[in-house]
Amino acid sequence: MEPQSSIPPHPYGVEPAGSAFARNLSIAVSRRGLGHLATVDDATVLHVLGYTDGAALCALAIASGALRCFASSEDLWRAVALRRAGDDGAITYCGGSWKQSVVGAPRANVAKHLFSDALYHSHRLVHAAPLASSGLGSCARRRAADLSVDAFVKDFERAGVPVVIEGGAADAAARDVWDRDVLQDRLGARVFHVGGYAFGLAEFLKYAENNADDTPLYLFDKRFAEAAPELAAAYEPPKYFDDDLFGLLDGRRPDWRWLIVGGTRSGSAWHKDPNGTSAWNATLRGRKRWLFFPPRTTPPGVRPSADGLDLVAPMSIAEWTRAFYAEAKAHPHFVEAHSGPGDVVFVPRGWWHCVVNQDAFTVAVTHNFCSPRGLSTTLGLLRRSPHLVSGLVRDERVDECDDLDEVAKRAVVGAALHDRLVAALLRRRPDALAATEADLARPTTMWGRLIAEPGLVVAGVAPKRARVDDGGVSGGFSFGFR
Ligand SMILES: O=C(O)CCC(=O)C(=O)O
Repeated sequence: MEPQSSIPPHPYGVEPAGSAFARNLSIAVSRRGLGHLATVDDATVLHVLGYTDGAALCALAIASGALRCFASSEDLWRAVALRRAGDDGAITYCGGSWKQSVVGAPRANVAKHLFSDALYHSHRLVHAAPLASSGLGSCARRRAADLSVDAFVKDFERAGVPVVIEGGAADAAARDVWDRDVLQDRLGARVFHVGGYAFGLAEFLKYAENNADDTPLYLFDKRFAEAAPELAAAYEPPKYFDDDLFGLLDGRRPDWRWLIVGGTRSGSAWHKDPNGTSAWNATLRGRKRWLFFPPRTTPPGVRPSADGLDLVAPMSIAEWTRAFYAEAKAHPHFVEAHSGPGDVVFVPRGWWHCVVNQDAFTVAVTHNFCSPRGLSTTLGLLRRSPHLVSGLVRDERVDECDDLDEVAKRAVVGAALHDRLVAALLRRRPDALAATEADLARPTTMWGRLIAEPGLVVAGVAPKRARVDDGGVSGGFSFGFR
């Protein structure tokens, strides 16, 4: 746990419950100003206030010191601001606070002391010491100048091992188009997708570098090339990743590229990438911290659903870090990395990963891809579990079909993707398809291989795994903020 002294005082004078015990003060007395709400616990008070609007919160905030602390919670005001914005309304953010952004006035002075873990928790997470950004050695690192495509394929892609390719996106990172001020000047008025909301870029940059959210909003936009074609034109996929078979689908492919912009503490919670794809992620500005677990090792504190449809990450990245980072670090399969401007991180299919941005201005682009090495995983997934496909726009005829439940609708979409992919491969890459079909036809268990190839035993040759690169992908996950 971080030392208490590293955390600045809470802006409304809230203290953790433990301080009341240490100073022999009464939590109940500090809550008297809640009136009848004092009869329920703090989490319930916050839950109830979540049903109110901005006007009600303002009225409560002047009723008593204790109510002021609750009614000033940034989480409540963030919800008010986002509700107001609606689907396409512009979001404005100022003063480093959602409350100030809505109410328009700077924060009034401290109320009186209130002892509340529920309110102090988020403050503690915002000010917790960030994970250290250097001295991490467990992920492979290679300089792009020293790593040939063949060596990458052999040592990392086929082996299913993450790697940081230093300078793999040096050309793209050298362009000034990614600079904060250039983005603000040239694209500040353009609108991007941020956690399901439309955000003007200038406003978002202001928010990203100065907010008090424990889970900051993250610009994660798959349609950025429409909003800013100049950004899509400002980079090329690094040479290691230019054979992407989903590219044969001529635009009707699952979601595949994203612009990612965020401030300190923002990031991507634990997940696996969808559709059996691998990914590359080029950091262009700022630094990122990467945490990985291999496909068959579920990170501590994460509970995927048995059907593979949902990933249950019940806590924010900051909470996970606080509760589980030490446990993860002690695990022999845990891999850590950091990336800076110009570095490219390769995320092999099926690997769990979690990413935390370390600077107030962090920019990256990422692509998910299916190379010939990953084709058997993706085709196998589409055949075995077509309902796990994600990131495709659904035909409205499927959507409107009342006879199909959600899983069946997803399966229809997955099966159609399979058929389109196979048809495209037959036309344009029959070599890749034939190799993959042969691979998929091979037995995957040692027993199966012994039956199929009895000569292995006679010759005294130890059977190898039939497919070294299946990445253990038992399912794809989709996640809501894209
Ligand atoms: O936040 C990031 O940069 C990581 C993105 C990521 O993990 C993904 O796109 O799968």
